[in-house]
Amino acid sequence: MKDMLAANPHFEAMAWTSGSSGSSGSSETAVGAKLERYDPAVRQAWQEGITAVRLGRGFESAALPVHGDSGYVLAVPAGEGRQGLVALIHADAVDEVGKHQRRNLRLVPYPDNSRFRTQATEPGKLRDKQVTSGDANGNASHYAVDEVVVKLRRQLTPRELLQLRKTLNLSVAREHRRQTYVFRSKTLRTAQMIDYFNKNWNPVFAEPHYLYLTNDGKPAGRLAPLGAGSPLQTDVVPNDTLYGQYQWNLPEIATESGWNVTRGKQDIVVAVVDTGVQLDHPDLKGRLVAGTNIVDPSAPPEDDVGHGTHVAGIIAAEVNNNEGVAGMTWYTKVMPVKALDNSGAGTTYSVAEGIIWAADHGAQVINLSLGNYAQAQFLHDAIKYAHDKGALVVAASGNDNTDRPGYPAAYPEVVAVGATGSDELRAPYSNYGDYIDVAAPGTSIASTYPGSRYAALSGTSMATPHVSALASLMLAADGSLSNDRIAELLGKTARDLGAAGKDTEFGYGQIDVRAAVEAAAGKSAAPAASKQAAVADTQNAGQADVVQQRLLERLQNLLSNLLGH
Ligand SMILES: [Ca+2]
Ligand SMILES: [Ca+2]
Repeated sequence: MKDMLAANPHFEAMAWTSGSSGSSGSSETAVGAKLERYDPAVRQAWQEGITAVRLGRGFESAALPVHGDSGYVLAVPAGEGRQGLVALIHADAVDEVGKHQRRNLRLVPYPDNSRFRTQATEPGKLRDKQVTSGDANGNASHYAVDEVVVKLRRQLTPRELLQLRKTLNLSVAREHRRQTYVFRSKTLRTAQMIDYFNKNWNPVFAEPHYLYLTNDGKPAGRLAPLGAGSPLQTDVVPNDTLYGQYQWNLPEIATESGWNVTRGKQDIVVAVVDTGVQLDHPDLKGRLVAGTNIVDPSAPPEDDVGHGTHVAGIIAAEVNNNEGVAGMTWYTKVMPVKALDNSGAGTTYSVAEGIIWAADHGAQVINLSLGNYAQAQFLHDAIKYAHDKGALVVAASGNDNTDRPGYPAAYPEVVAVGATGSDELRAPYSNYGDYIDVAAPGTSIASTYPGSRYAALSGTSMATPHVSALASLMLAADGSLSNDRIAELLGKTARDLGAAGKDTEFGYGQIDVRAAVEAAAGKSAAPAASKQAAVADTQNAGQADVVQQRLLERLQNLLSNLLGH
């Protein structure tokens, strides 16, 4: 519990509740802070959180007074055992960003998800173990309560699969390996589905969909019953603590799969012309090269806003270091160029100067998560200068849901980026128009934040560094690619969304890391994912399922951490 608090500095206090509702409630000891010192409203919300968990429900309080700022109590049930996590979260990050980026910050609650439960490790039986404490739960496995894994004696025909979907009211049906299926029902529980298959299909096996098989505090194993060779297992899944829970955006654009082609190179530099970067952030400090402060040349390019640190982390937060978030690249360096002042604003001149400085100091990619609606020749000249020097310039379209062209995004030398959400629709704030080149995830993107913290922000500002990071990976695959060629390949390998072909919402489509790095490496773009026989799910359902799985794994990690202390 203390480790979790240390890893989550915005948590004021946490408690694991595992008692029955018969106890007084005061037995739920908060770790990290003495609740008596807080406002009565905090203590009341804390109690409401504990009560909710005992009823198997999640809870999210209204804003509460915490040390002159605001905070929230969040509670997450851990399953059906009246256990769960209650936390008091200090929301100063929310307030700080709110001043600069209205409506862009989301405080991300733990997933309110009771789709899994614990089970004693007795294969083939669904007898629940009485769990009265975290320690007693030490040897239990976890499985999704509405899923079953079935190995049949032959493959299903499409007609049989369709019939199964109706009979079991399935929301998900996947064939993982030949004759082995994972089914999720909207109405039936695991035991009912196992019963159905045993009675009607004489399966090789029908068992719960285990999510976690060891409980030693290490990152959760992946769906062990499926064994090696399942498509998911070939992807690289990093161990960063917030990855599984929050970073939907990386699997969404096939980043993990792309890492099998390249994870980047140390000598490739992306300049982030922005509000600066927290230079000693633990998830960033090893990934920075010297930058500059245009606003105050006598000072280092420290971030006094938050925006630039967040953008930098999307590109280059340390991957697989058991800390915070994973950036899209493992080795790419970020050059912090502070051109926006402590209000998050900057002049055309300072931005142009920053672009020129970055181009002169070896940046191969220049990220501009900024813009407005005025054309400025000086800014355009600076972009042409950087472009002529070979740098790829990537810019955000803007967050005003307008087709009015934003600059610098709309300059022809610039890759213009719109934002998508996890629903694969244009984000409701994202600007659109003929000048949009590609789209990338922009809504609720988790990344680094000043104060050695992490935050989830939304905006085309967050979408843009995904494209810059991908460009750096493409350069790692082939350093001889020109900026224009990279821009072309970004569009050619993008996954078409919305209206068929290039359109005003997504440009050529949403970037696809795997396809883009393969094209950059000279391999022909991967053939369209072969349709797995007999699987009738839409691609959207499959994507959502992967995200869902990541959420569950993260919660497993959370639980195993709790149970170990
Ligand atoms: Ca990390
Ligand atoms: Ca399209």
